Amino acid sequence: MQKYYPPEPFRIKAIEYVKSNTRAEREEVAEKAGFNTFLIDSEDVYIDLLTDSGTNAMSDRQWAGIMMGDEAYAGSRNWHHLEATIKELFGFKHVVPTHQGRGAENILSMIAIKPGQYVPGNMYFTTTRYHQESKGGIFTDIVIDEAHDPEIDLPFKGNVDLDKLKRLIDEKGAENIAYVCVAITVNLAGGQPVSMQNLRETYELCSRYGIKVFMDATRCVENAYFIKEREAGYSGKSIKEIVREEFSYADGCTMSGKKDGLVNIGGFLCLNDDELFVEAKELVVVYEGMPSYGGMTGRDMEAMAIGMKESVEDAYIEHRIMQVRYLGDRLMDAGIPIVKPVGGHAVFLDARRFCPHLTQNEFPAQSLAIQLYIESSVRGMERGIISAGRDRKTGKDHAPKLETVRLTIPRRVYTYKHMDLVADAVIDLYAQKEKVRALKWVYEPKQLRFFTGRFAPK
Ligand code: PM9
Repeated sequence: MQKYYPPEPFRIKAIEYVKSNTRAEREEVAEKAGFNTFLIDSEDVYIDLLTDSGTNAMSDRQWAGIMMGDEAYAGSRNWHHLEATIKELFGFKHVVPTHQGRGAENILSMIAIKPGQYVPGNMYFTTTRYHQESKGGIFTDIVIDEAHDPEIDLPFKGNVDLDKLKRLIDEKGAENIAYVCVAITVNLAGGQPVSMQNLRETYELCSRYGIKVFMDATRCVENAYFIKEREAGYSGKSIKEIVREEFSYADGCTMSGKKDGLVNIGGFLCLNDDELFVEAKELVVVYEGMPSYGGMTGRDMEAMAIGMKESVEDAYIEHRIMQVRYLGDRLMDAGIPIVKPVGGHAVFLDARRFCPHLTQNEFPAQSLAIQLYIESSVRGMERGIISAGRDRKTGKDHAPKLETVRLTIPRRVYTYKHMDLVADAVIDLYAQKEKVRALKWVYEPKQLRFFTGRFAPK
């Protein structure tokens, strides 16, 4: 297939200088940071691929919107703009603003989960599972098996396994399922999309049993691009139409605006159910703020309303997906083991195959991420055994099949030349992979341990 990497559909109006420090300085930085890339200062990083969350570059239209912030405590005009935009793009009846995605996850988990109920989902996500479990829910993985295998190349590797879901419902009883959580795309599987057919069939199955479906909408535009590219019947549709159809197969969603909302902060919860909406509004005032700001400033809301409209523009999303694919293609061409196919927001290095000299208990992905930083000043993030955490009941480590380093591309921030630099750095390190050493815990936090945990060479 002819590869096509479109040029940037924008020109650059403001720049931020970055500088590279020396290898010796980076060794010191890594040690001070407890060998955790989350604990490195941004100033010590040249290319920052830690996350695509809140790292987006805003457009001139968004910056102009920032000046139009109405910072009234109640009833800001920017809230009305944001609410109307979300309703138009997603099609849900009610919107509850939150400071970011996990604020929405917290509220949804409080209103929709009774202790002891199951919450099936197409692979766990760290904050999502935390909120589900902290409200007494039992997360159950219903993604297709192939999603756990880095080497299987499938167009819709984030799909829900309908047999697994049906078996769970039959075994536990529909009344014991809180709701089904469908993430579009699936972050920890590699940013893998879910097909429209699978979304439709999941919704139909759940409707038959009276079970609600809530989507994790965080990267719904990236998911829509893959549907347009890969699913029969969608190539002629606009991204906007596809996004709207995705959500027609759900009862609501949680959204981190920090990703596909093209802003640096913000989120929301959408609901169709009137009673759940009343409950959510009662909780938002306790945890986030008034139902007309939910932890966001007026200017934040304006920027998100504009960002969401920009995110469904076809030229933007095509470039976004292809820039990520460019990095993946360069690495695959050099024989670097990565999760296939390349997904929407990141390239995931397969640390098990990258570091065959380390066992999973020696934290190969954590160590690979920090070594890549030391060698090149490129910062990625561990997405493996450290991120997966421990089982709440047994206290044992979850040991996911996917032991990866995520190189996450911020939206509209870096150029193809930056991607070349990253690819060269990874290729260089692969040639001297024995530099990636075993690590051990020095400090292990009880919750979401990957954020602030500290390590040392074993
Ligand atoms: N994702 C990410 O880097 C930032 C925090 S975890 C390191 O991938 C999904 C699919 C996410 C996500 C955040 C959230 C939470 C929910 N669902 O960060 O609270 O990828 O806005 O969103 C991160 P917030």
